[in-house]
Amino acid sequence: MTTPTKRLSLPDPVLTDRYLHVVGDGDEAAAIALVTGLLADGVPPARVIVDLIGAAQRRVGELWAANDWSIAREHAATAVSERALATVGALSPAQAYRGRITLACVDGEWHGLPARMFAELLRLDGWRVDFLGASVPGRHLITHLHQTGPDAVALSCMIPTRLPRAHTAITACRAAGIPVIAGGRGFGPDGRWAQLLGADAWAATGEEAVDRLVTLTASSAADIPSFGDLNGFASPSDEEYTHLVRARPHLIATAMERLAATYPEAHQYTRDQADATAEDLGHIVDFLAAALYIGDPQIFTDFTSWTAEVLASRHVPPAALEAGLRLIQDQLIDFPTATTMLDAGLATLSR
Ligand code: B12
Repeated sequence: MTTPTKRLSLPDPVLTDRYLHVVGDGDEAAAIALVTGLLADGVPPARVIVDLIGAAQRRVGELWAANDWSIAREHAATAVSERALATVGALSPAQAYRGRITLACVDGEWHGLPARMFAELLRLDGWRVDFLGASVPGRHLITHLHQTGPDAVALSCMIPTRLPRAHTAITACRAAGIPVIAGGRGFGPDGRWAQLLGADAWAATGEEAVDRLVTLTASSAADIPSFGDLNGFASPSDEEYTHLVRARPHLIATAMERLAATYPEAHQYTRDQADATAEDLGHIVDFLAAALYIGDPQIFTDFTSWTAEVLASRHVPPAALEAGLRLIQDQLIDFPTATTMLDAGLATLSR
């Protein structure tokens, strides 16, 4: 009599930890062996994608934010995960019988891996997927749609700063008569900003989207009620948004010039610290611009709370972020909505 061996299944925190360990080591061979073993043991490929690779990538994000992992280690781990995902794809053939989806990351969105994970989930569910990868400029997306005639477009956005570009893409796709499903954390809690920008559908996870796409592609863009409000959305602070985008380089340069006067520690900054500060000021302006475009201060207050945590784990006190916010605010006295949003951001720091 043989002893039954325990079959592997996912989610399993022990397996995720093991996978995280090997990707953290940059050990491509071990990661590939792990996913190959799981598939051989009958674990469904979608589970390997979502519960192993996806779960580990979320942990990678937390470890990077907490300053436990360097950017280089995150990059190496992500590169290994890309190879592991490719292995899952290569070992899991699927028939394309449903229809054709174009999947693209919004212009300026460099998180290609979550979209690639979603592409594999769609392929496993029987769709033919044209995966266009990271940062696809709107006009090139539309040209591709005219050349290939997909049943739907899937747009991926992980960072809210890309929402104005997402809006352009959604509007253009719908004008071309092709329905749009939006996804990725950049579209906000419950996909509320996808709805505002006129997407036909939104899904929290790749798996949820797989179900939603069947309904979406059963009707044409013209006759499905839009999940959002394509014609109704007008950026509530259009003038302030436009000013902020145009003045971005000047706002950052002026804030850098004035920094040491309001935050004396900056006198001692190394070149790297000064570069990182200029980059952080750029993020302040970009998140503020997105909040103005959408008309939702939460985009900005989420950003300030998150940045304060990231900086704290790098031993940068909240006073540094406060100085940055005030240096931008001082240059925007004629812009009431931006000023109010900056005040809301400053208030998150005192909490
Ligand atoms: C790897 C990584 C990067 C890599 C990306 C490389 C690559 N090839 O993808 C690089 C280095 C480029 C990067 C850059 C940045 N990143 Co980054 N990154 C990550 C990290 C660690 C993993 C991303 C990943 O692989 N996720 C995979 C899984 C976990 O994602 P998932 O959401 O579950 O995926 C599913 C859904 O999203 C869905 N889905 C995806 N697309 C679509 C589309 C549709 C239509 C649908 C329906 C569903 C759907 O399907 C997926 C599969 O189920 C995340 C952490 C995280 N939690 O995701 C941070 C993270 C997203 N990054 C973050 C940040 C801040 C940045 C930077 C701004 C950093 C900086 N200072 O420059 C830049 C921004 C670059 C840009 N403009 O795009 C933050 C965002 C925080 C915020 N405020 O929103 C995160 C959350 C890290 C953190 N913990 O703080 N990053």
